[in-house]
Amino acid sequence: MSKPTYYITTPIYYSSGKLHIGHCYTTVICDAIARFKRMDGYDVFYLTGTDEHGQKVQQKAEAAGVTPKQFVDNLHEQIVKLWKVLNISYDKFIRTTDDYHEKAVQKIYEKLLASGDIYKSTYEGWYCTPCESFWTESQLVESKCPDCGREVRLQKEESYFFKLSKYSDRLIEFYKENPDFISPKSRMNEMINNFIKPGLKDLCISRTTFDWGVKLPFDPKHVAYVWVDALANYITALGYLQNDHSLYDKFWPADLHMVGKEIVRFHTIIWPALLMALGLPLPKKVYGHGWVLFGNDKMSKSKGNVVDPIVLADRYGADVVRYYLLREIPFGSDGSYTNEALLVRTNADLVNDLGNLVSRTTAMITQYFGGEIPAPDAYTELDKELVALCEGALDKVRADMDALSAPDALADIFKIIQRANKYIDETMPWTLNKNGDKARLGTVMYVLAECIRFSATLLSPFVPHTAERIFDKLGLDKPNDFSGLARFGGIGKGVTVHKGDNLFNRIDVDKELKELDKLAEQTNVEETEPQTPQISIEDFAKVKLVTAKVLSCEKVAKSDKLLVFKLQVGDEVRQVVSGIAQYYAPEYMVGKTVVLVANLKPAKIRGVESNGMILCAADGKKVVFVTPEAEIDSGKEVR
Ligand code: ME8
Repeated sequence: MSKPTYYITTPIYYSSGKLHIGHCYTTVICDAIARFKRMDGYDVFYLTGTDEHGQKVQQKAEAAGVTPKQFVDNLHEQIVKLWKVLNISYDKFIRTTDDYHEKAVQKIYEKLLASGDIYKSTYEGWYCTPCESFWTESQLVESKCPDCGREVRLQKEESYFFKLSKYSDRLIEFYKENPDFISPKSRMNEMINNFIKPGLKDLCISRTTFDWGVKLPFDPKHVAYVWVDALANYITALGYLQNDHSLYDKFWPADLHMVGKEIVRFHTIIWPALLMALGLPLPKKVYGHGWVLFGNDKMSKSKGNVVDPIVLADRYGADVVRYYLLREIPFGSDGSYTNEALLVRTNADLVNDLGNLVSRTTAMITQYFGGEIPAPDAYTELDKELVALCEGALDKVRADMDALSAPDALADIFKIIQRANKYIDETMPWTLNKNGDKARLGTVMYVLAECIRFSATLLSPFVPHTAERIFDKLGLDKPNDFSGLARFGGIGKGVTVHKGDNLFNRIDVDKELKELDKLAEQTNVEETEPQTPQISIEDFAKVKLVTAKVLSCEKVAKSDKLLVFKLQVGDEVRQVVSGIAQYYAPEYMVGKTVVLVANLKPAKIRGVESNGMILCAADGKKVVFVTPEAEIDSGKEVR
């Protein structure tokens, strides 16, 4: 019989900056779920990737002086490296710049056009470039982006629109029929009350003011809106609208889209509506997890409070990072990250509970039985308590994972570990040894080894490398599934343990906290978003800005870009060269009032003397000169 399938996705990560530990949260949770499901008998497809188009990427690439492709290639490489360090077992990594994806997105737009779901109009409204989101005036909070609190820009451009408004009723109906579609439940109410009930507006799904995106096949001066491009990854990665769509046939609809809470609305409103328009089945569940906070703030580069997961994984091992994220952040809600909590949790659970159990048990088996795990004698009532705990664990952990609660799953697994540690104190093997009670001592050792085998098997999805090391110490092969958990007593004859190194070394919390603070200072200096340096009012006063009237304007010989101006500046006439020939005809400029940087050092441009600079605004596609709002004489100061 073929296995049941399970398709799980992370969001695709923006390739606009290095990832911090908050980003790792989504991927690590999905990895634990994917690994658990694989071991639990599912045919799993785990997808992750990078979101590489859009205005934000284009702007950052320009700021870095590289092409957008070079920019995203570099970040893609870093992200893949990070997932490798954290042992992320994805089945596919999609990049939205992958050729197959771009072609499939074009086909999706063609389909939407053919079905009458998109039309051309003009978009006028607010745009948050960091979030790549459109907002109406009333949605803004204190004139800022309601999601990230950053500046928004007024945008007006010709765009294609998706008839999102048409899908309001169908969406609400779908939510009602599928009450588990949006989880946790509170997020469903948020979607209905904050977004659908106030009325869904048609969605602008193409942009023309920059070009780093998928070109629309029927109107190539438009590029696909980055969110439509990005959401489509969940089906293009499976071969949708491609020759080989066997993965799509096998895995779609997704069982779980795991996303951070701020992007739930894209996944539960826009994405289902797009799928409805395409006539495709809808995903089974979108889970909006909370944020990893730093203090009270969402961890983010622009706030300069990022914790670098590579630094943590290098110092303590990937499993320490994985364990902390899975165990400590309450699932579904926000949780604060602190270095102290990470270190204290590691010492308590991984060093004390798990590490000690494994090292004590392997040391005793080595000391008392020359390393070979002894066969058990008859079980006492006490032993039977541990047998029952182990045999009941998989059902409990499975129920926790069905509820997507890794913290509960880990707490249940650690019940075995903690119980086994207590069992050592209760049975006092050293006394049994002293008294020569080999039969009882053997049974105690066997029970302990079995408890470790059960725990390590169940821990495999969460801390895979540690589980592997434990099996190595036990002298057993790491299992690929949970079949060995059906029955206590799976360890056969002739198995030899190897104590080896400690699983985890105790961390000196005070010392490490200081080290981590030092490292964070370095990381956050490097990683803050490029910002324009602040200047004092005295610095600004050094720049002399004045109004100037254009007396004449001509093209500079043999140049497509340059215009030479004669400007009236009070009583003076100035010659200034400006690179705006592609945007303005010389005759248009005559008589206009411009703003001049008047105290710029003179320069020769293409052999023509230039005494100042005309102020212009640019957006990457066009350049416009700056002019006073009302008539004013030339030579007047601009402040
Ligand atoms: O949103 N705590 O990408 P992204 C918890 N490209 N999770 C966090 C977090 C934090 N401090 N910071 C980020 C995008 N995340 C889009 C997705 S999908 C079609 C397109 C999570 O790189 C965030 O919530 O900004 C999201 O789930 C993931 O990291 C990627 O965020």
